[in-house]
Amino acid sequence: MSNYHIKHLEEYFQVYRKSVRNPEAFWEEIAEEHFVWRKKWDKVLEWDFSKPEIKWFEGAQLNITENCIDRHLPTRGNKTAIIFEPNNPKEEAQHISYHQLHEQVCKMANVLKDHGVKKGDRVCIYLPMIPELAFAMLACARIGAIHSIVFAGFSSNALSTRINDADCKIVITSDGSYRGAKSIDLKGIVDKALEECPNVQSVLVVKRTGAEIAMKPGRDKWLSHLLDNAYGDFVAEIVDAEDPLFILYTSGSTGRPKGMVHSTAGYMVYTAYTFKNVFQYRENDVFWCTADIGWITGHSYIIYGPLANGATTVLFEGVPSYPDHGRFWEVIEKHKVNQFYTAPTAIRALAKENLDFVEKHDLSSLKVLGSVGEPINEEAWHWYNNNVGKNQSPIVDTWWQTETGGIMITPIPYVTPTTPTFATLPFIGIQPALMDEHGNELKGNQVEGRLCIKFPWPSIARTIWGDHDRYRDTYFTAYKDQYFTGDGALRDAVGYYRITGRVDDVIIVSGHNLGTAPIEDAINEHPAVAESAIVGFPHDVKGNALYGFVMLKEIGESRDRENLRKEINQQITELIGPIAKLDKIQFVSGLPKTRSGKIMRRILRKIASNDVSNLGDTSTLLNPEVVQEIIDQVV
Ligand code: 7RM
Repeated sequence: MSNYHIKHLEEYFQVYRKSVRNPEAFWEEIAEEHFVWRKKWDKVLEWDFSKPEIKWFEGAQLNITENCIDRHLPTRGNKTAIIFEPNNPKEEAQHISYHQLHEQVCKMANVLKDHGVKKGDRVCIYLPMIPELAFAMLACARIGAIHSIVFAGFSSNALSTRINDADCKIVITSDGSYRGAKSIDLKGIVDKALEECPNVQSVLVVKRTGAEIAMKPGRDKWLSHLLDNAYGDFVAEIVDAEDPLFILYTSGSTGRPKGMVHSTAGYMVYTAYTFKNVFQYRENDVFWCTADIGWITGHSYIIYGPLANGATTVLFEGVPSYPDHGRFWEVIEKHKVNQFYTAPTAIRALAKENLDFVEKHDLSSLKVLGSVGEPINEEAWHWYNNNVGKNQSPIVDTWWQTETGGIMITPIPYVTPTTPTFATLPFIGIQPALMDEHGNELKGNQVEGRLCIKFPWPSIARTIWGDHDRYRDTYFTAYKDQYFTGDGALRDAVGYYRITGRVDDVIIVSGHNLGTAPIEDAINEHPAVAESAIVGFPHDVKGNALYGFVMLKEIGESRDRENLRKEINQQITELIGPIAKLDKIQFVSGLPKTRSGKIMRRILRKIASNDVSNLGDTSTLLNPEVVQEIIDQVV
């Protein structure tokens, strides 16, 4: 029996049990039946979380691009692999078939090879969301080189740190990028970064905006010219199962970014299998994940997961607000998108706008709605469900991390009954554990603790580039023999998981543990509130008290602030209890966010604690300007 596609709840439980009782047999069967290998493995799994060491499919040989491209050519050669939707809706969309993808990736691989890129070399890719980004990452994989994609919204400083950490000798970038009505001088950012990167020998530049840019002789070359003259076939380099596929940086709670290293075979198997089931992807569906490829969500669910299934995946260059707030819905209608995967921050932003933007578009193609990146609050969940899904499309609230490579806790749509704010059940093969503060596992239901995973899954990151000790210390020392996620979670009476937020966001008030997410949910329920963030600050009697930063909707702007403060606390009292009432409420015009949409609470904590002399690195913020504004208006 094939366990590749789960279609009903009984089957989920049955396959889950099998995957946990005998993980090796289970994953071996999936790997055997659904992928192409140059050589099969000698051993399915070898692991020791205390070292930590994790190896899946050791001894196997493959090339991931043969799985994502070549094997589809006989049956799906003319099928669209990638739909490119440009920033400007007046520019025509491109439909790139599997045949064309093969040719473009091979050309790019030949160009990279001509520039000295070999198996194991690191290649930095700093590109906007254009087809060349997909071609470049897959070309690296074809050569067996390790791609290190840096989100093209990061500053030159963040870029140079990452280039040097991985010792990349080559950078692929573009003249500029479009972001709504603006264009950004990407090449200028690269030039500045490279002042700090003496080892970079070549910069390959895609022409996108046509902006006038400086080209450094001997170092910089236009890619289009090289690609035009490159050969359209390239024999895939065979790599070992455990050879690194890519490095992707994720910010640590302090200090340098961590270069998470993902391996080839396990990552491929797990992203493909989760993609198929979590989105119930069927042949000829059109899948759209709105993340940037510069984040793990884009790596796993725009490129590798979909292409390994021979799917059609949308690559969107634009932003949700350009040319107006109906862009997402327009693109869904235009390309008849069947599965749509986005972040709660985007949903909340669009929910503030006139409903007309949604209602004027035909969204009847939609079958599954996804959410990722942070807890989705009830109000956003209902707005998404009612207005986008028309109560017809299940919402999959998918919990996972850069480190996990693929989706870990999630409903399976049309299989798992959903409950707002619950990521529901562990995916096949995932063994979560909730731990108390003494390091004991909390068994049974109706418990709350720190979320760990007690058994390896194929796509767990294998190390931090150049710093295995930090990898061990960050993830494997807090709880013996467990991978520690850094998140808190509860398991309810039926065994559903709800992620309560980063455990560093837990605030102890008068000895009570309070998670920030439920309080923020409660505040966000207020009709005048758009978004909010709660942090703790020192308090004489309570130990900590709560400080709320609240962003109002348009309709809230004219309201009396004191009355609003009372109503918000009333709302919290009603939904959670008086213990969670806020001592201070500051109305703000925006919240400091990372470029992936996460509220940077570290900064808000400092502001609330009146400790603003050293705010640390704010360069990775999307909106650094709000920080000073918030400081100036502290209550
Ligand atoms: C995929 C991604 C990871 C952190 C993670 C959580 C939070 C992500 C959810 C979520 C609640 C979710 N990778 N997170 N998804 N919290 N519900 N569905 O976002 O490395 O950038 O972030 O994001 O705190 O630990 S990430």
